[in-house]
Amino acid sequence: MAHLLVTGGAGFIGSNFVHHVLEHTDHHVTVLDKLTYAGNRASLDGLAEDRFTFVQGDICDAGLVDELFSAADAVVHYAAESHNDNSLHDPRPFLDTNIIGTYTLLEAARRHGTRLHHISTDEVYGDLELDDPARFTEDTPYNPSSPYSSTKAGSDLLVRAWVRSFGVRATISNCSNNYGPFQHVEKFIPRQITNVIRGIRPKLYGTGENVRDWIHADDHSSAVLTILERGEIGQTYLIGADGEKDNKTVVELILSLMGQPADAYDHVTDRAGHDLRYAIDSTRLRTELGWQPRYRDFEAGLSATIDWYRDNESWWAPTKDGVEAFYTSKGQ
Ligand code: NAD
Ligand code: TDX
Repeated sequence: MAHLLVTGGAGFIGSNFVHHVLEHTDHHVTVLDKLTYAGNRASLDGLAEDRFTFVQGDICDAGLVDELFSAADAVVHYAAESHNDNSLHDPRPFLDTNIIGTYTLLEAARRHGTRLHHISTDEVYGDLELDDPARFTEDTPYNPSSPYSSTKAGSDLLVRAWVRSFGVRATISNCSNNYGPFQHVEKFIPRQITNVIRGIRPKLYGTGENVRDWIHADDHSSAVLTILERGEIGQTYLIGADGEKDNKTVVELILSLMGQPADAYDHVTDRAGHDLRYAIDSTRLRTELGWQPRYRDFEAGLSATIDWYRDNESWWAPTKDGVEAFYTSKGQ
């Protein structure tokens, strides 16, 4: 039994990870989460109280972070500002949380000698052409496009520097696009599902030819647990499940799974600097650590996700109108 500190555990992927850990291990979990607009305490409802503690606070708060690190055997760092569109309108919180927040955790890891796993994204590698047979590997040069991805790239480089310069015991993972329960309605898949539920037409940025490499959030969780248990200190692991799909195909699939005509969507203003394609080669994680994804059927995973949003309207309804009003004001 170990005591894990999970930052950002009230967000989408962090909450999926906390549920996964409590179900599949006997670890105790403490969540540190600021509960920004993206955090939702309800995503952690119903967890065993004797194995789970929630602390509301900021990862930039060095005193609080120090106190929590002193009680933790390992830290998994999910907390971030995570939405590209927001980073185009107001980059500052991305610098504070993604850069200064990660720095604050690294300094605490250095003081306490705590094992740290840093969660990052494939977006640090920039984008690929649609017809390029290449996929991202751990050796692809960093080339981020947005304020969001550049701050994530910066945070990764800080982790690498603290490993090399100060001997911090850290690993990094860069994962592709996640889908599943508890994802904020600002993101692509939940936005379109909840639009259809509300009778609003789904909104596709630009032509919709952009490709994302989808992985179920629970597969991301199992990969992170694998790296935490068996990963080599200082190493980077790419996480992906061979799920490349263009956005138009995903919208059409959501519409048909929800009983709507496949063309009942609108094209809206494209995202500035919109990355064309992401694709992950996760060979290292699979061959060196023996990880495999469990969700191999995207349509089945998407259908279960649609059911989750239908069954949990009280979870997302309070945020839906504000998110749509914001997008509408931007022509999206
Ligand atoms: P999210 O926006 O749903 O959740 C982020 C969580 O962090 C929220 O609960 C929020 O309250 C918390 N938080 C934000 N700032 C904080 C601060 N200063 N102190 C403490 N808590 C703070 O994000 P997500 O989609 O779950 O992403 C989690 C992590 O995974 C991020 O690091 C992101 O870069 C990475 N990632 C996401 C994806 C994806 O598809 N969503 C893919 C790869 C990597
Ligand atoms: O309404 C929309 N219409 C649309 O066409 C929205 C919200 C998005 N899109 C497009 C933009 C992207 O090509 O869908 C794709 C996915 O968009 P997002 O859900 O915003 O995800 P993305 O920008 O790809 O980034 C996500 O994956 C990598 C996460 O938000 C990041 O945190 C993660 O690092």
